[in-house]
Amino acid sequence: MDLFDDLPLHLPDAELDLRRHWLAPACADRWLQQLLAQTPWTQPQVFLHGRHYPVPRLVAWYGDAEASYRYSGLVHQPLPWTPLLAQIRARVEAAAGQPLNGVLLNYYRDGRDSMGWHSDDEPELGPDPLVASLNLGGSRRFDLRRKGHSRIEHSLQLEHGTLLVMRGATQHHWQHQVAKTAQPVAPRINLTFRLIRTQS
Ligand SMILES: O=C(O)CCC(=O)C(=O)O
Ligand SMILES: [Mn+2]
Repeated sequence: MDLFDDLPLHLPDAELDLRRHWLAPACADRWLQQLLAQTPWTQPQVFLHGRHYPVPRLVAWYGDAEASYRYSGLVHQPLPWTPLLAQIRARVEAAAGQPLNGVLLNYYRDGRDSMGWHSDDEPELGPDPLVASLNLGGSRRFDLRRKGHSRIEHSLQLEHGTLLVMRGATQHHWQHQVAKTAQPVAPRINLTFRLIRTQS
């Protein structure tokens, strides 16, 4: 297995588009500082095996008014777009080639913050979800495994200014995680833009 392969990515049954240095470093620095300062972070609780646990990261959900979203077992109403997030959305939409009406901000304060194995396959994301993930701050490892298997097949290093777009059948066949690490890592913000489909 070849960890940290460079482009192009050829994972079967997945469509991954990794764009390193997608953002100029000065712009990435500015957006990171502004988002750290402006965002009203929350730490939702998940209910597992009869107990509540705080998720191991901070989050915020922004979007169009109709883009309510379920994560960690809760329905979240979106905060309205800030001028900065509207600007970032426009850039990411242009890169993804489709409209995106919501964004989940994840704030990994240090290596103890993480996100467990999952697919972004909630029904409101439609049959072939497109998730466009912009990475700011500390670099973290993003692992991929096939659904139903425990072996990590591929890992990507998501660095400051990198955009990762997942589309097509990726979420049907693959899960991803950002594991905890004992190595010192700088604070990181990941923005995952999505299109929430609403009945109407
Ligand atoms: O932080 C990351 O790179 C992953 C975030 C993620 O998978 C998600 O928000 O669904
Ligand atoms: Mn995800």
